Amino acid sequence: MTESLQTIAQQLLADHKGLLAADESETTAGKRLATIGLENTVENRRQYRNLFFTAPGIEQGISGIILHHETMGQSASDGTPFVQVLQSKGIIPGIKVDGGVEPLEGSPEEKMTIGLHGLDARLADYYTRGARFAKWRAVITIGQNIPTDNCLLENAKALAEYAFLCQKKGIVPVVEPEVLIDGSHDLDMSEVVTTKTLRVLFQELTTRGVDLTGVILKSSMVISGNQCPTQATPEEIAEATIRCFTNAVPKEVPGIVFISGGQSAMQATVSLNAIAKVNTGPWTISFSYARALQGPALEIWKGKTENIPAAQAEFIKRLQQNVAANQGKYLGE
Ligand code: 5MM
Repeated sequence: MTESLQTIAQQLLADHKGLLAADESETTAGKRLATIGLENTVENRRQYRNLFFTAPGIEQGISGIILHHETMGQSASDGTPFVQVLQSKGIIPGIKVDGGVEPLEGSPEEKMTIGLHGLDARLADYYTRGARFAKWRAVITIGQNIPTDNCLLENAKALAEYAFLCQKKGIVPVVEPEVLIDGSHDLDMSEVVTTKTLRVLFQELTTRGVDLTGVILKSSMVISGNQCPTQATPEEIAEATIRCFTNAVPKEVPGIVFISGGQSAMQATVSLNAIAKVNTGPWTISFSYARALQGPALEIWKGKTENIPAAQAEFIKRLQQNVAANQGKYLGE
């Protein structure tokens, strides 16, 4: 029987588990591998994915993994297709379907996410290959006179079209408008921009007829820019983030998952913990981290077989800390 969008979304949000964003583009994966001196080859990227997907106990903290197109066709080191590895652990395979960003027409310092061309057919193919949720990321930059209304609107329209097409195929759309941490803006500015971004997004999703009960929002936290001289405390981040959601996210949305967005692994856990403590909204809150879950393990792995057990143990530790933070029960390292 085909599962409903709502059932899939609930499975992704159940038991305080989170999503692993393992959908780095070839370019981004290459940057990660470069930090440990590895070449950006298809095989090294496969080994990088293998490290995390085969970590013993991953299913206790991860409900779904966002895959990259390349990874969906690859197999674990024992020859089992990655999709099968995940399904056998009860982890739902997801797929990144956006085509990356290009300069926004008329405002080239801003970004427009592309990838709608041929998306309908790609989604049908991904569904038959096991994907039950998808992800599309828009990038919003805060700076002098940006973001423009046009940037927010055009990206929201693309996200709405993507979400509409996903739902037609039985795939839960994860909608990710990332307000970047880069810049000298303060917490208030982050809140203003994130609130506006989300309002425009939900307006467009509604206009396009997207069923909000079958959508997951992947959001940045409301946070000070990384160049801002006054950095907000975790408690201030938490209050501003929940206030922003209360003002902009419809109550029908079942869940909101966070990006780590350039916070250190530990900061991302501390912030999540503070948010979980003050979350009074109707949404389930969780994490969908890439760097904050994978970074520390990557440093230990260094591409060496003998380091795999220690690297996997570090990954599982971070996972457990974030599952605890999801419940406001993180006690520190
Ligand atoms: C894994 O990175 C995702 C894809 O980014 P690129 O297409 O630029 O390679 C990215 O969308 C990711 O899902 C989110 O930014 C969350 O990652 P972080 O590292 O911020 O938790």
